[in-house]
Amino acid sequence: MAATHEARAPGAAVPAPDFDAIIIGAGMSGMYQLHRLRQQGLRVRVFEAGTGVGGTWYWNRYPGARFDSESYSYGYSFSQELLEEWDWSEHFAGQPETLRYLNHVADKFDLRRDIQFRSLVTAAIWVEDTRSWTITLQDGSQFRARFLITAIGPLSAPTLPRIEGVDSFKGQSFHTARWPHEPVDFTGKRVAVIGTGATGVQTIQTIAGSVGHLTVFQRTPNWCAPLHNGKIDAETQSRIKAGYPEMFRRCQETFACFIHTPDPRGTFEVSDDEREAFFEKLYAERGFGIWQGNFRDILIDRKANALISDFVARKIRQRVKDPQIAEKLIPGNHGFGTRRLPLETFYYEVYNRDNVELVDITETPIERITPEGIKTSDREFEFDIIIYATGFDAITGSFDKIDLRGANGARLKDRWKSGPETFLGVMVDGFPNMLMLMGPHTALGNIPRSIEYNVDWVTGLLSYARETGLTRVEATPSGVASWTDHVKALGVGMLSNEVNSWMTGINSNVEGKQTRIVARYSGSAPAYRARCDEVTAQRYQELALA
Ligand code: NA7
Repeated sequence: MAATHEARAPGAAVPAPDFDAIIIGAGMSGMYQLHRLRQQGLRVRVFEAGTGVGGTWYWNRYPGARFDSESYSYGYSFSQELLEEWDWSEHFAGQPETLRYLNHVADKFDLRRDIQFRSLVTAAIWVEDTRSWTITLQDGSQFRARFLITAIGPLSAPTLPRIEGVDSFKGQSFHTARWPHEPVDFTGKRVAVIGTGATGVQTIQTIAGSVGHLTVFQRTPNWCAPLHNGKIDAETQSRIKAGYPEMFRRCQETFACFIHTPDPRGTFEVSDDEREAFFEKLYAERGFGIWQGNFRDILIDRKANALISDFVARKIRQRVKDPQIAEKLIPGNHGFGTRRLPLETFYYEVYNRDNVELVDITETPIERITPEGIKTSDREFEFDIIIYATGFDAITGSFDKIDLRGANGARLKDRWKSGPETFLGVMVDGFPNMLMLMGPHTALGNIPRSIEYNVDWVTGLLSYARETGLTRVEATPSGVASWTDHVKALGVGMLSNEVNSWMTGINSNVEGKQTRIVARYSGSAPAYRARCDEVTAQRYQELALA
């Protein structure tokens, strides 16, 4: 379908589209955005590819999928009633519980009546003369909306490895993010897992005890730290609920919205003994403390980073009995915390089991997937099940999958060929009336906290447009250029931006994604919000409004 480019005749009325807003995706951001816009009296439709709500928590049903952020800090904060009525059973809830929670939210706020499931959006085209977006679904049906809101998630386009023969395997095979809804029986099975990121780690530690034999194919080891999950008892539950206002306030103040705050001290400002004791304390604590609550300089100072890396390496050596396997599990090409930290529960001990084997595919590369299993440069393995924990075409991948065209038919994919360009991570010049939730260049961190802010900001803009009769809002080229430069400048000096990972836009399985880009906002969440608030306070004068 071609976009219409003629300008509207001056003074001509803009025809009303089918909806005020169309939201793509019914995950955490799409659900909350729907709720907020309906509160404003807008006509909204959500299109969702899956058969239910939940996004990430709908798709990622692999064994052991769970939060790495404390459950209570991860839920929605906008409804006091919801906070009071929902009891999280564990400090880090598993995927089934999280999905139940999101379904509860959908029921409570009667969201489903405006969500159309099994509806994959394949194209979104801006039509200038009607000032609206035409959205096309996979079945060919089309809908028009004044505003297009993408709620498609930074980690929602799974990628299979580009290895010859992937389709030839005769056993069962699954990508972790496309896990079947029915349970998979591992009893006595010969299972392979390819990939050792956060997902691979959770999968491996969960299935090792129930499979017949497990072979882990590792390309790059990741630094992992203990999750220390636990049940929440009644007393703790009451304490958590009473402490919600304080906890959410704290999340607003921290760098990345986690409940953990960096220690104000530098790594070298304490004695060796004090430092070691502090690392020990963090290693024994729940969650991301060792990553987000560590000395303030571990993610920017190479020498500081080397010390925490050395500490965790020693832990791995203590926990893994075979010294050669331990060495294979210790990352050599990046420092602790410079990739997203997988949290684990007896992950390293898995490699002490007789039924588990680690294959380092940097030494013996996978040559192909065969009908029977996997062939490496030195062996042929036979498997009943292959699990691909090979990650996502992150951040921009879910945009690339939609034929998304703005003014003059320009394609977003082409525009972002050398990396995303945005204003506040929410808008792009040339793509009027398109608002992105958790798009590139926004503060990710503890994502639901960022989602709530992002959604509220977008809601504010749409309310303003409605009140003032605006039918076209667009970022300016200079606004986009200066925000993009700002985001790039913020990334300088962050060790994580010098490492290949999904956070720097690298995916070996996707053509054209082998060069690092700055896709993430790496400043502080409070600074991000302050900048967005400034735009609001100036009544959006930094945008082109009409
Ligand atoms: P990640 O963190 O991107 O991990 C993917 C893993 O798969 C990683 O170990 C990759 O090795 C490995 N991989 C990818 N392609 C291949 C091929 N072709 N051959 C061998 N190994 C491969 O994805 P996750 O799903 O674990 O986590 C993503 C985020 O979701 C996570 O950070 C949380 O925020 C939630 P590599 O490191 O590229 O050498």
